[in-house]
Amino acid sequence: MLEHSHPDVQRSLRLGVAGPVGTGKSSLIALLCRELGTELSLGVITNDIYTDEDARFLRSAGVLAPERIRAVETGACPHTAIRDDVSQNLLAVEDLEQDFTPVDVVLVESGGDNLTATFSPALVDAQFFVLDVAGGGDVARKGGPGIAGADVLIVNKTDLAPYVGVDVEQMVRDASAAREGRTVIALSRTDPTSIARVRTWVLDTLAEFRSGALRPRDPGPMAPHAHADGTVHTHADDSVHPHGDAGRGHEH
Ligand SMILES: Nc1nc2c(ncn2[C@@H]2O[C@H](COP(=O)(O)OP(=O)(O)OP(=O)(O)O)[C@@H](O)[C@H]2O)c(=O)[nH]1
Ligand SMILES: [Mg+2]
Repeated sequence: MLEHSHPDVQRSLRLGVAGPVGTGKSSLIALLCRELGTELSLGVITNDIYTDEDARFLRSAGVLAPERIRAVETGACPHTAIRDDVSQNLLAVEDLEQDFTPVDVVLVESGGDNLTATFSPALVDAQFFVLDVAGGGDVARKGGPGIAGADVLIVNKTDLAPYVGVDVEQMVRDASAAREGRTVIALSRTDPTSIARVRTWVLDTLAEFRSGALRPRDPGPMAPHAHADGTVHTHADDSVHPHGDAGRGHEH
């Protein structure tokens, strides 16, 4: 099993939760804390650009001891801190592991971004990408590194499908096609069966991690994009380095 930088501290399974703004990343984390918090020792790291809004939401949800929920304020393009320079997040994860050892799982929420943000395998062992039906059924067909390559794709808020005219089964089929069959879970907080699937996925992944069989996959480079200040990032910025310091040259 992978080690914590401190030899006496257990290294947790680190799970990333990424996806566009408002799709339900914090809600998924709250749900997992509620479902697993009694049987597992959990920690949560949130990433916001300028605030600790998500951490405050999760603390107020009362699903986990407030001191196990910590905010990283990225102060920059949110994907930078989860992909390019993950040191702030890694330190936050290791501090949690040390303070509450043994920690079984740390959930890391990315700042809400568009479709391009994925976690570096240097930070997380596996990752969720969260879409919601309210964003439109066609989003799943758009692909991109998160949709195509995350370990599990969540199609969230299926209870809203009738109101927004989305065919959930079609959206799941489109997403599965974009992912070459990797796991897609249609989820709603009002649907216990779907919640049980997500719970089982985490427990299975934890078992795989503990057996030493889990190998972090990199969903791939950030999609090329430009910023208002004229900075342009190309695929070449995100060539993956064996030690995980992908994106050297991706400067903000
Ligand atoms: N109807 C419905 N609403 C949901 C569900 N899950 C989350 N929501 C709502 O979606 C909104 C956004 O949820 P959040 O969990 O804050 O989304 P987020 O992705 O963390 O948002 P950012 O961190 O701002 O990007 C909230 O109003 C939630 O109550 C669901 O299963 N069904
Ligand atoms: Mg959030």
